[in-house]
Amino acid sequence: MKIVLILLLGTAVAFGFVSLASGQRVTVAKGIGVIVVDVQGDFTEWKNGSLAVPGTDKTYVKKVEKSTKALRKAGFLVFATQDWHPGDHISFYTNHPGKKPFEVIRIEGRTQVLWPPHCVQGTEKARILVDNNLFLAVVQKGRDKRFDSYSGFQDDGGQKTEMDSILRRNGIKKVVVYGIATDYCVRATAIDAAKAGYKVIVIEELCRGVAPETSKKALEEMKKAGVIILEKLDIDKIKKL
Ligand code: VGL
Ligand code: ZN
Repeated sequence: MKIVLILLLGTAVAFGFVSLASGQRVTVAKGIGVIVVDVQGDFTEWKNGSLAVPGTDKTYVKKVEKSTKALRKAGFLVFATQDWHPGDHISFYTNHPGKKPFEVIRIEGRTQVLWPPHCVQGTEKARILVDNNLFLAVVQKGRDKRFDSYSGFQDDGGQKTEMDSILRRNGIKKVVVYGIATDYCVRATAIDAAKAGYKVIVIEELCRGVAPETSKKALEEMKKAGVIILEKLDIDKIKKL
């Protein structure tokens, strides 16, 4: 009898719900991961970041943290990406004599936006501002000075990060993605996750973009790639998707 019960419960969990003694069904977050993208000092107004994205005051960061805690409490496995550049990184305008911040150049056939120096390895403003104890793993990107890396999965040179193998190792099939910036790292991470075969859900209210036009375009591109855009965080809805 005991074995039959365990088998039944196991089957129910695999299908995403458990039946309580009361007869209530509770969905569980099996195989669902969260990727909190680049919520770091240099991208925020809160910390006076060098590449501060509009709408990233302390209230925004605390909302991201609170939401991330709620997702973790619901049983989701939480991961983060961290932009982590050496001082001589190719994306810094300061490493291209005569160039100005936000100028766009071509490098070996690739388009490169020249950014103010940001998220330099080991600096205060490269720290992730969300409680680090929430993360099962932090995947760093942009460590190779030769290539930029908006995606948490791979850099512009095609070099893969550990993201895909870590998600697989943890049985993740569905990922919830949010953070900074909608039009760069959130966009690239969500699209690469979809390409890698994950079901991807982006939470719009927890994202902030560098510019309204490119952010709007990025949301459209994500949708086209099969990403589901949810305006607001709705944990029950995410479990059912
Ligand atoms: C990002 C610009 C440069 C981002 C990173 O996190 O979206 N944007 N590096
Ligand atoms: Zn960067």
